[in-house]
Amino acid sequence: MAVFEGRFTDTANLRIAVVVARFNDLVTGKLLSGCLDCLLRHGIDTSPTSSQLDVAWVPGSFEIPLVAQRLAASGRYQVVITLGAVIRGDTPHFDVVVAEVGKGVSAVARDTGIPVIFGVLTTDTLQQALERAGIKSNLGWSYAMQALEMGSLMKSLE
Ligand code: INI
Repeated sequence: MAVFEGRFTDTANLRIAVVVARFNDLVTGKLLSGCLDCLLRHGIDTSPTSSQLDVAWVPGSFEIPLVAQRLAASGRYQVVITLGAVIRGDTPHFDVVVAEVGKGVSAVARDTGIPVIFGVLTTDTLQQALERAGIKSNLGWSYAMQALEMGSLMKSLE
């Protein structure tokens, strides 16, 4: 019997792309900080000259799947992390954006075979989003952990 499991210390040759939405950047900027902090503390070079990490900013969460697809298909990265914050307003726009980014991100992962971490917060209020982006915890940290685990797991399945 084979048991496959990702590790969190298997980071030496890992190349990661992060796609982050500017919309609600009060929240997404904090998610990105938490994400980079976790990657750095697990051995990923997060310096401006890093050859292990690239960050792409997109206008809003709706644009995340297209850019994630381009990066995942480039062959340069073993994992893509997506970060966004979709906060419910008074119009149905929320539902459209949430549906598109959710379906889009999972399609990119399946189409390219590259794990794409779904780090898009969907909340009813800004307060709820901030609580998940640093006030209580920072889910950006968790998304980075999931990226490390998936990168390592996929390598172990080769
Ligand atoms: N984009 C978000 O990332 N979060 C939101 O809450 C949001 N709302 O509510 O409108 C949002 N809209 C912009 C959208 O993602 C696109 O950038 C825009 O429609 C242009 O395509």
